[in-house]
Amino acid sequence: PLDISGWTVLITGASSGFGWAAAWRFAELGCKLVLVARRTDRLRELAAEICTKYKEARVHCAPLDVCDVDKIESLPFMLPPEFAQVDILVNNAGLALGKLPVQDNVTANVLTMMQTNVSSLIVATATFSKGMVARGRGHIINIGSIAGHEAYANGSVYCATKHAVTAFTTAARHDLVGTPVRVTCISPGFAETEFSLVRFGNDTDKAAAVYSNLVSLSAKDIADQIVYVATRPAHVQIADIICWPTNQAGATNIARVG
Ligand code: NDP
Ligand code: 8X3
Repeated sequence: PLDISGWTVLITGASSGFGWAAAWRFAELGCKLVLVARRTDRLRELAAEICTKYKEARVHCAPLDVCDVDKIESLPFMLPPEFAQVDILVNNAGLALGKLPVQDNVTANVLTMMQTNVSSLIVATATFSKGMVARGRGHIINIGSIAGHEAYANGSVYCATKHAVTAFTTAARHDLVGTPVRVTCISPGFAETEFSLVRFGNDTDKAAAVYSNLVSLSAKDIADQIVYVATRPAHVQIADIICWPTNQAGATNIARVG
């Protein structure tokens, strides 16, 4: 495997779910971490826990709203010098808001999903890929979804954003083909995180129903995949990992037991 110890990894959406779990795995590998999300308290808690477990860990919290794309563009200039040269960008921050038929889409939610899942990822990629190309090493890891490979009823906007992530990731790989920079998409099915709580406005019953009678993927499962793609030998570029829970074979094809 590729030794990425000492590499700087920037993870958006590190305050929960996949991002939180991935931060632990990269810390374990001796990477420097830049943690991005809106909830400052969560980022600081994660940074403190990591630094308690790994005494040599180097962690920087950069609390911001990724929809504020000006802040993303200026991040390389705002980060402390030891964290400013990002080698691995994990574009993970994302969300779904609601599950409604197209005629009921709420414009404010549409814009939030498009900005969070798509625009911010595109801007972050432009912002950090330049340095990766110049330094001759780097990896852009975009968290897509099975919703980026199939579209399902009442998920029009979320599916559109994740299809955009799939397409953008492929196009970025074409653009960077002559460089050592790798571009990867990770496309999970149902994973139990705060995702459904956010989607259903903190309705715990609705969120729990998504994962009921199903052994869903966990954040750790996805962190494994993120670290797996990042540590392949430099000549190996994983394009996409599409991964379902064993009892899910499609967005709406789920075998629930019990
Ligand atoms: P969580 O809700 O647990 O985590 C989402 C993360 O995104 C949080 O850290 C949140 O931080 C951050 N985030 C959301 N909006 C913003 C924003 N405007 N600015 C900065 N950070 C933001 O969900 P997951 O871990 O499951 O989701 C991570 C990614 O995985 C998303 O892109 C999601 O679409 C995708 N995904 C999830 C699946 C699932 O079933 N769970 C399956 C397939 C893909 P904060 O609120 O502190 O800002
Ligand atoms: C999250 C999984 O099936 O709700 O991306 O789209 S799903």
